[in-house]
This record gives sequence, structure tokens and C-alpha cells, in this order.
Amino acid sequence: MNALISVSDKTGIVEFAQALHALGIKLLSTGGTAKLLFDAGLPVTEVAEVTGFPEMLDGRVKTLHPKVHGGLLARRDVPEHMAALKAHAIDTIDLLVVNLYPFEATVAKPGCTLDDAIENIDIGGPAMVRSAAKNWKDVGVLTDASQYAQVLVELKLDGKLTQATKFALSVAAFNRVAQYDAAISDYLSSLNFEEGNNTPPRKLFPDQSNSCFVKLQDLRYGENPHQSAAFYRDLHPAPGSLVTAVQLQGKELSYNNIADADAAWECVKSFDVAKDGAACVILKHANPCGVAVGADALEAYSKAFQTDPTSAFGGIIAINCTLDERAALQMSKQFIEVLMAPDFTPEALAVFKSKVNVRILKIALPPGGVTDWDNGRNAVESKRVGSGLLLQSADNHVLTLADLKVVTKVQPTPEQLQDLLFAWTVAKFVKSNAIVFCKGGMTMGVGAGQMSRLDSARIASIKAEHAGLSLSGTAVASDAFFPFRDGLDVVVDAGATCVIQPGGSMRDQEVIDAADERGVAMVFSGVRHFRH
Ligand code: 93A
Repeated sequence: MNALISVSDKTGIVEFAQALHALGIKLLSTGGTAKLLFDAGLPVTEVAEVTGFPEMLDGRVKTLHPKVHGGLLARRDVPEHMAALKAHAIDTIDLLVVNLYPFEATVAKPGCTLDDAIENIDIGGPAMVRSAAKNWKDVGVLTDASQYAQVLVELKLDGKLTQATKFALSVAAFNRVAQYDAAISDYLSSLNFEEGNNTPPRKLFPDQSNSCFVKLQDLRYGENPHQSAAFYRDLHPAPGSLVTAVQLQGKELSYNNIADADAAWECVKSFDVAKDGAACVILKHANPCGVAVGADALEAYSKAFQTDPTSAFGGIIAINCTLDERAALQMSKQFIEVLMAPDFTPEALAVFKSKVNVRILKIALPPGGVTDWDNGRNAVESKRVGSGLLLQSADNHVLTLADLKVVTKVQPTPEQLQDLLFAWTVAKFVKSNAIVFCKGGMTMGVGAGQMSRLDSARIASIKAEHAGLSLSGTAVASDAFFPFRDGLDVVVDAGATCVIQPGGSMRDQEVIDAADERGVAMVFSGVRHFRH
């Protein structure tokens, strides 16, 4: 058996080659890899020796030769193929171990030049990978160091790989080449070419989009039982995103669980535990039905629960700090679909041990915190429309006190400003039209998803009343401006004494005059947070 080894990432390659050698497999290799193996004391033949051509053009031509591709592509079961190999003195290559020039890592470096990117486009590697993967019945192709161990187990056991293994390796190889070419195409399509500029500026949305996703699992069904569904993740997931979660217990996540868990996690993640304290989000049907901050997980949860105990039943709960036993005991009194936290104490986990259906997810928070939204990676959101795709940058705007513009005669107090910012952060995660009443770091009434802003305001106050909460003296956030004074009147009638809204309406003055007339404070955020 002959193996050709040509790798840029040389992790584990010496040990793997040693094991192949011990199994009596002949080693062929390219320049840098051959030197490494030779220095490790392995007998290795250079590809240049086989082809009779030196590596040339700064290594651009190393393996692009019939002696290599003939050895990879010849069908062992077709006598004419084998006769052709014999006539041209070509040996079969039965195992190919290749990983490609690090194109993705190169273009991810800040300030990467066009020349650098181009030099890191591997040509010979993918060509060999494709040849071997096409001829999978006769050739095993390894494209990642994570495959070495399993392949060795089979070779040691049987002296050869099973057809199933070779097929799986071939599929993985084509996946890898597709990802690689997608990365090249995305990068080049994102450049704003400028004559003479070797570091051209990049577009946020490349002219050709080839995003690669990796399947995580098939789902039992979609949004409804008659719909089929599956869950995929980004090839390079952002730290702190839902797909990085580890499920510690519970039933398999459903389609709706995943969608809601994501919404809850994105919302809770926007509260910085060091600055805002512990935060808890209880979410149902894509909308938060209770959000609060507190001194600890127990306080944050208890306050969030009070907003709407009826809707919290069967909800998704996310907190931004370690879940301890006290909070877990309190939570365990309600029916929970999914529970998410960056960590759990062993005692907290023990509380849910007997509640086997509760799905518990552990997810690390993004290292950069609130303002470092997914480290700029998951920064593009998508939505399918018919046979089209809408892309937009994520709604990752973070409002600070300094951004607020007070537009009324009445100035908000420092406590009111805190509540306004809190209400604003929550409103960002409520489906439009969103009206959110808050006080003392908790939601007091959430009106979501109505076609009329007035109805959202009315629903929020009805829900507060049902929960036995008074909206008197609350801060209220509206995700978009009030087009007329009637919306403002409804929230002030309900008890709000300060209001945050984007501003920017033709009739801003009418709404400001109304706020002055009613004696409430109003601030403009200058940004809108529609969410559909
Ligand atoms: O420059 S290439 O596109 N031309 C080739 O003919 C070729 N053959 C293998 N790059 C080529 N390779 C790549 O070289 C492999 O995919 C691998 O990433 C790398 C290994 O080079 P070395 O063994 O010299 O470190």
C-alpha cells in the first residue's frame, strides 16, 4: 500500500506516519512534509522523485502530475486502467493525507493583503483530494487530523479500510473542498477592488454568498408536527452563541425550543453581570414575558416571574450567571421547557435531576461581553423570502446614557434613566410593535407583536393588571416612534411617568407637547428596534 502525505497543518502527522510505516505502508510526500518525516527518521520518497519534475514556481506546482493523479484515479477493477498505469510506470496511491494551505486563517488576519490571500489558495491539494474522493472505492482520503486515529484503528485491525469508512472519508473530503472554495469565493466577492491597493476594503455582504452550514441534527418535526425540520450550525460559530451549548439533561430540543432558546439567550446576554447584576429572561413564543435584574439569580428570577406568572408556565428561562441551589429550588416550582445558564452548581443540577424532561443547556457567555456582539462574527442575519434571501447586519446597537436626548420640560431622575435603559434593552427583543413597562429593574407589562402600537400598549397594561402589578410610576419603552399623541396618552393613562422612544416622527412636536401637558419625562434614543 502507498500513502501520499502532503499537509500544511502538521499536527500529529509524524506519529500518524510512523504508525503507517509500522504497518508496512510506503510513504510519499511533498517538500516540507517530506523533510519533517525524514528528520523524524522515517523512510520517505519525495513526490519530485516520483514525477521526475522538481517542485517549481515557488511550490505552485508540486503534485500536479499524471504520476500522482493517475495513481489516485485509476479504477483497480478496470483492467484497462491498470494496464495504463503499468505502461506508464505509475504506482497506485491508496491512501491520501492532505490538509490545505490555510486560506481561511490567512484572510481572517487583520490587514491580510490580496497577495497573501492569493498565495494561500491551494490548487494541487484540492485537486488530489478530489481525485481520491472521486475514486473512494479504492482510495482512502484524509483531510483532517481528527480522522487519523479512527483510520489507524481500522488499518491495524484489518490492513484495510471498510467501504463505509472510505465513503464517509470521501464525503468529508468533498465537504472540505466545498468549504474551502466557498471561503475563497466569499473573500474575493467581498473585495472592493482598487488598482494598486494590495489591502482592498471589504464589503459586509459579498457579491456571491456561499455560507457553509454543518448539520447538527434532524429534528422530530418543525414548527408544527406536519413539518419536517433539521438544525444546522455555522461552520465557524461565534463564541457564546446558542449552537455552542452543551445539553446537560432533558429531552431532545424541538424546533420551537431552539428558536425560543436562542431569543432568550440573545436577550439575557445583553445584560452584563458585572455592570447590571444577575439577569433573568423568561420567554414564550419568541417574546420575553418577564425580564429582570437583581442581586443574584434568585432575585432576578423571582422578579422576572412576577411580570406574567401565567405566561411563564412552560417557558424558556435564561440567566446570565451561575445558577445556584436557591434559585433552582424556586424555579423548579414552575413548569420549564428549557433552562439556560453559563454554569450550574452541582446542587442546582441535583434539584432538576428528578425532573428529567427539563432541558438544561450550559452556554459560555461571549468573552467580549455585551458590546462585543458575537465578536463581530454572527453579525449577519438572514431571512428566506420565496426563493430569495434577505441579509442584514444584526441589530446589535447598544444604547448608553450619553446617547439619550431629553425632550421634555420634566427631566428623568437617575432611577428613571436606569429603568428607561433597562426597558429599552428589553424592547429590542420584543416583537414589534413593542411596548414595555418597567420599574426597579423588572418588566411590569409587555405588549408584543401587535399591528397597532396602541393595542400593544393596551395589552401590556391589561397583562400588568392580571399579574396584580401597578404601572403607576413606571418607565415605558416603545420600539419605534409614536406617530401621534394617542400612543403616549395610552401609556401615561396606564401610569407611566417617563418614556423612551426613538423620535423622528413628523409629529414629534405634537408628542413632546403632549408629554409636557401630561407632566411626564420623555427621552429620544435616536435608534429604532423593529423586530419581526
Ligand atoms: O501550490 S499548490 O497548489 N501546488 C501543488 O501542486 C500542491 N501539492 C500539494 N499546493 C500543493 N500542495 C499543498 O502543499 C498541500 O495541499 C499541502 O497543504 C501543502 C504541503 O506542502 P509541504 O509538504 O511542502 O509543506
